[in-house]
Amino acid sequence: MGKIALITGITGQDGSYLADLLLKRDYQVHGIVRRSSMFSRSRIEHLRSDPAIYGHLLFLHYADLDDVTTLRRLIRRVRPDEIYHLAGQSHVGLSFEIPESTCDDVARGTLSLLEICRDLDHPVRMFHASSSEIFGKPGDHEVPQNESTPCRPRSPYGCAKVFSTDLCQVYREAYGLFVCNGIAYNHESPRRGENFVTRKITSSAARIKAGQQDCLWLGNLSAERDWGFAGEYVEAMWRMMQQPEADDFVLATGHLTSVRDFAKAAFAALDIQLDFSGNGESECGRDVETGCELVRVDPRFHRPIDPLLLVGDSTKANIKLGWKPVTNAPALAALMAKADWTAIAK
Ligand code: G4F
Repeated sequence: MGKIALITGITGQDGSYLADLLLKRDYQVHGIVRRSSMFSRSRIEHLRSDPAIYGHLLFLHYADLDDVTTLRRLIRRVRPDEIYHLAGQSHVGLSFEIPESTCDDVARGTLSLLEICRDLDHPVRMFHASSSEIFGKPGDHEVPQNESTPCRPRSPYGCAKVFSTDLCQVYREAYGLFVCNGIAYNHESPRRGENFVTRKITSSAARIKAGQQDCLWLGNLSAERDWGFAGEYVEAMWRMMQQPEADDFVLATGHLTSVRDFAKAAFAALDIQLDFSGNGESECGRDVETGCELVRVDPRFHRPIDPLLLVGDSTKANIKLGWKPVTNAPALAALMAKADWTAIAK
């Protein structure tokens, strides 16, 4: 039999791509689901509805990250070779509104898993989904960021990720646990939730083209991110776990794209050319052909503070893991917009 993997957050974007990948590589996959996520399993529905997979190679278990007894019991019973810890409140903007539960989830949840792994009587490898949000406000000489860049988070979520990332390093050094941090920059796909800006843009572009929506309201159009394709990032997560030694790796494309340019590329993929004019809150994106304002700014989507110049240097992942992302932001925007359009046009 192949290896056994346990995924926290299997119903999320990364969890679903990772489950696809592991099943193709002959793993038995166990996923942890929250009771409240009962109705949000669409991303793994293709696996759940396959009788050859569900109940044979893929198993789902109820547990919450704050229910340590259940987690411990489950991990002891499943005896995973590899644990991929992807779960937790991951919306940066929301973390300003619900900082305490974000920190409970992200920081405390990781600590609980590490404590469980530390006590296991069989060897286990753990992957922790860290984030570029740990860098937040890099200094002048820290662009792009790599594994040695100091942490300066700019959100409650970023602070919680610094805690959990550091803790993984501490457990690696103090107890010899095989635990890797994947310091991932923004990674997106058609499976991304609509509360993240890329999918909000591509799903709205498709609805606007179909005449189901008039306008897309966004926050900071000048915000820039290093956007890659999530399907490629889970490959790097797996490769980390196959290394002889545990380590930390930045996963990034190395290129910055603004929200404005991502929107242009997404609409262009659906044959709508946008022209942006105006400044700040009065900026808007017009359809070049009709003159209609299709993108406008709503200050409600602005964040109290937003990270700057978050762009990653994944040379180490390239050299040690042989990993290099291939999908750039314009290609990603087109891929996502077309997937949203196909779903509507069906
Ligand atoms: O899509 P976002 O919400 O992603 P963000 O905040 O960068 O966080 C994502 O990536 C991180 C790094 O991998 C992860 F740690 C994190 O868990 C999550 O996956 O926002 C991207 C940018 C921000 O600057 C935001 O201010 O887009 C800007 N933005 C502009 N208008 C908007 C909007 N963001 C959202 N969500 N909605 C808007 O209307």
